[in-house]
Amino acid sequence: MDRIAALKDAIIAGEMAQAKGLAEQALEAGLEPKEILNEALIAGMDKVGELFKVNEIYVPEVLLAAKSMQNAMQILKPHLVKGGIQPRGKVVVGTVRGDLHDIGKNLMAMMLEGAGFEIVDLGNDVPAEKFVEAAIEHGATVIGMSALLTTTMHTMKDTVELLKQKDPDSKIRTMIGGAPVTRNFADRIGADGYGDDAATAVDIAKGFVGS
Ligand code: B1M
Repeated sequence: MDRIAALKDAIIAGEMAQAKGLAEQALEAGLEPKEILNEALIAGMDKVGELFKVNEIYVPEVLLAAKSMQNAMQILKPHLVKGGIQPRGKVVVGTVRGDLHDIGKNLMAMMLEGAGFEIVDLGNDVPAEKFVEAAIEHGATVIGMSALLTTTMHTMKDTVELLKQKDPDSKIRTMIGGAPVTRNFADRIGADGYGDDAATAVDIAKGFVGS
């Protein structure tokens, strides 16, 4: 099996140590960092997203795959930076104010990273002001908000409204998700996207940047 295919398989299987070693070997063998990124890491996480959507794998497997991708990415990152490879877009993510549930948010962030987006993770308990300020400051493409409590979802509405107020012609898109969040709620508050799982969040973000 060639190195790219072996690395892609290690990512899909969530083999964290192996993924790191294979990324090192691929670079040593003279493969292009961009090829390793696209054909092994991103392709591997795309496959993970597909399997997750059809319930062939579950949250623990996705987390292991994402961690493997991050391990390989650690090796690749300095070479990608040197080569001037641009991320697909920048996504500011966080769990909304009053909400400490961060497993789904972390999953979404890792899958977006796996798809080639740069992530600015604001953590949990994030107020609307912080989402908007960070998105403007970092020149983000997307604000991705997660909520797990019905009592905290209103911060999503506050964020959408504050963004319109602070940056009326904003190109920054808003995307929301989390167990109590629905498409209907997203439409009502004027969010640009709603994802019922982390893989869908990736599809939506790709749609925003036209890829
Ligand atoms: Co709490 N909790 N919890 N909890 N907790 C829930 C959410 C609850 C449904 C349990 C229940 O009562 N049945 C309930 C909420 C009820 C409601 O509001 N309707 C609840 C409650 C009430 C509470 C407390 C208030 C309990 C208390 O103290 N009395 C308290 C609140 C603390 C706070 O946040 N201020 C609390 C605390 C906790 C723990 C700290 C113990 C822990 C969180 C640990 C952590 O996250 N670091 C916890 C947990 C683990 C849960 C459950 C069991 C699991 C949540 C989870 O991680 N799911 C949950 C019950 C349940 O869901 N079975 C529950 C897995 C995760 C992958 O799913 O985050 O939905 P999820 O993400 C999904 C999608 O929603 C989507 O992608 C993921 C899958 O691919 N997604 C997005 C998420 N964000 C997205 C963003 C997107 C797109 C997709 O675009 C931007």
